[in-house]
Amino acid sequence: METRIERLLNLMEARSLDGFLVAETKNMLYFTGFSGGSMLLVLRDGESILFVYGVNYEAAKVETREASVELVKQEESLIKKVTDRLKTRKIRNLGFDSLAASTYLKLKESSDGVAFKDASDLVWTLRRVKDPSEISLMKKAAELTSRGMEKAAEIIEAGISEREVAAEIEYEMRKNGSDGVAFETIVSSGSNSAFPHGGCGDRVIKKGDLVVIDIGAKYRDYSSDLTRTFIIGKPSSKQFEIYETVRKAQELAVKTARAKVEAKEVDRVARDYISKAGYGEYFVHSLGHGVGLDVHEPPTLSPKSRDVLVEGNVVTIEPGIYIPGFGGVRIEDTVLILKEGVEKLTESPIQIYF
Ligand SMILES: [Mn+2]
Repeated sequence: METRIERLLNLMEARSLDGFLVAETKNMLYFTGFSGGSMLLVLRDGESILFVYGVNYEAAKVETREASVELVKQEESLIKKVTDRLKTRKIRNLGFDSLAASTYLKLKESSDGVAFKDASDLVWTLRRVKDPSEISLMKKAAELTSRGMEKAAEIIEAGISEREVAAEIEYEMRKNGSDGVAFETIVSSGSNSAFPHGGCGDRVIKKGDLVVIDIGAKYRDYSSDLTRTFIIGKPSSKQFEIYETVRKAQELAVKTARAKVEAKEVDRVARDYISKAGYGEYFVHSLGHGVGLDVHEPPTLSPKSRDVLVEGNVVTIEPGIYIPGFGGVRIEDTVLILKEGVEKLTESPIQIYF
C-alpha cells in the first residue's frame, strides 16, 4: 500500500508542485505519526524532512515514520533551515497547507524565485477519506463516547448540576481508555439548551428541562462526536413535537447518506423536514461535518456544500431546533459513509424521557 506521503506526492505531481511545506500540526501527525514537529518539508524526489526543536527531538526520533528528523537548535532559525533547503534543492513551486501570515511573509522574503501555492485541499483530499487503520481508531473513539452518553443517561435527574453531569461523563470515558475530550463537553439545560454551543455551567437541572448533551472522546488522536437531548420528566406537547421533528429529520438524513450522494442533499432532506414542520428558522447550523484528527473537518454537510460523499468519509449528522427562551433539541451521530449507506459509529438510544 502507498504511504500517505507517496499519495501526497502523486497529488503534487498532478499540480506541478516540486515541494510541499506542511505546517499544520494535525497534518504533520497525519503524514509522520508524530505531533511535535514544527514543519514538514516534502520534496518531489521523495525526500521528506521533519524539522523538530530540541524539546521534541528524542521523541521524534522514536515516533516519526516516513520522514527524516532534523534538529533545529536553539540558536538556529527554522525559517532559514527551510529556505536553505528550498534553495539547495532548487524548489520552484512550493505548495503549503496553512501558514501564519507572518511566517508566510518571512518565508517569501528569504526564498527568491519560489512560488508559494495554497494547496491545503490536497491534504484534505487525503484526510477526508479514512483508511482502515483510522476507521478502527475512530470506532474505538465512538465506542468510548457512547459509553459516556450511557453514563449521562444513568445519572441525569432533577437536582444535579450541568457540571457534575459533564464530570461524570468525562470520567467514564477517561477510565475506559479515552485520551481526553475531543472538545469541551456540552451539557446545557433549560433555556441554555437553545444555544447550540451552550457549554456547561453551574446551573442545576430541573424537572421539565430539555438538556442537550454533546460529547466526544479522543482516542489515539482521533475524535468522535455524539449528541443526545434528554427531557427531564414528562415532556410538554411542544417539547415532544420538537423532539420528534429532530429525531425524524436525523433518521431521514441518516437514510439518505451514502457514497456518491451530494452532501448538500443530505442537509436538504433534514432541513426540508424541519421546515415543513414549521421550525426551519430555528435550525441555525449545518447538518454536519467531517470528523477525524480534527473534530470539525471536511466534508461539510450544509446547503452550500460542494462536497460529494465518498466511501470512507466519517461525518456527523446533527439536525437541531433551538427556540430562544424555550430550549433546544439536537440529535447527532458520527457515521462512516459506505457504498450502500452508512455505519453508525456512535450508538446510543434516541428516545429518552425521564
Ligand atoms: Mn458535531
